[in-house]
Amino acid sequence: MPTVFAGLDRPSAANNGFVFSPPDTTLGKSPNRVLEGANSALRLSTTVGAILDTKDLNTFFGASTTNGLLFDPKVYFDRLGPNPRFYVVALQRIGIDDTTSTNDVSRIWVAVSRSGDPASLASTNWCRYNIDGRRNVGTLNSSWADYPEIGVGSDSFLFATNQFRFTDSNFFTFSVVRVWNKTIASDNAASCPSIPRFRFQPSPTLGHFSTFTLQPAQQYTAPSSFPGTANPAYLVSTTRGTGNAYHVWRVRNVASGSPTMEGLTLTGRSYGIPPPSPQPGNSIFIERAIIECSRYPGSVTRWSGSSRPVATSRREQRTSRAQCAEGEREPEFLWGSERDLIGDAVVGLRR
Ligand SMILES: [Ca+2]
Repeated sequence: MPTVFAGLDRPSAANNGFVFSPPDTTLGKSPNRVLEGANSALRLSTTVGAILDTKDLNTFFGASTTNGLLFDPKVYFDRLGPNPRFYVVALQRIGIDDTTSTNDVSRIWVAVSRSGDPASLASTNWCRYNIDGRRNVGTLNSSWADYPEIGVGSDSFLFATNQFRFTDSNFFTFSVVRVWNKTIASDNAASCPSIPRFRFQPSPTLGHFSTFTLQPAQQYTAPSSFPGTANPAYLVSTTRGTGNAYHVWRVRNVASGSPTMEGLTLTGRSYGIPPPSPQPGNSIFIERAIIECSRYPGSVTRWSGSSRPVATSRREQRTSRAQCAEGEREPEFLWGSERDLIGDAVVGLRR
């Protein structure tokens, strides 16, 4: 029988009094710990569910709320290598959707546990970092980092983001892949190291949706090296929406200090965005509700608590055109509407 225990609920995942939706739950398990992330908190438990620590993301990272509440946490436990560690990534941003650039902030917060079984979420048990998530600063396409995806190779820790314009927060600009030297990052029991970092932008083309939401592989065993390639790490992606192209990316030679990234495209069976999941015990399709809401009426309006129209492009990867076609009717508010930190609407709809 699997071990089952309750995770964070919405009140316990609140961050400085703000309750988020959707939760974006993410989980990692080490030999003796379970680390759950949600919008917008972390909880460390034993593997049978005894709660060891709960902290909101800003407190965990030591991030001032001046630049916003942290969101989109991703948690991963890396078992590959001599120093198994938990990795946490979360985002922060302010200054979007205005014409002022001086208020633009995008930070990417990263934490690495200092053992495989950390005692708590206190800063003594973690090495914490934060880097500038902005790209193309000073141009029309100055952007903030969204939607992190994380993974590892033998000697690399990778996280990829989709970048969106500050001035138009739904306008996708580029995907960016950041690669850190994991061998150095994880050798942190005695002290928190300075970590060699590298950054790649796989496409030079603005708004290139064939390079969108790159997912680093989460390697449990070491991918093979071969002549010219030491310790490769891989990422995969599809073209946003419906298609039959599968993109495979490789980062290699991280330890050399001069890694490279390449990609190729394979053709396979066609795909679309998966349907939403029914919620146990009722007939509410929460993701469908968001989908229908985001797509109604047509393709450019998202319903929100303040009826603020928001273009759908940024969240469209979570949407399905087929589902949206079903949504061409007046939305019915089931349990009201809420807005999360970054202004997205979450609206309950009855089917
Ligand atoms: Ca701004």
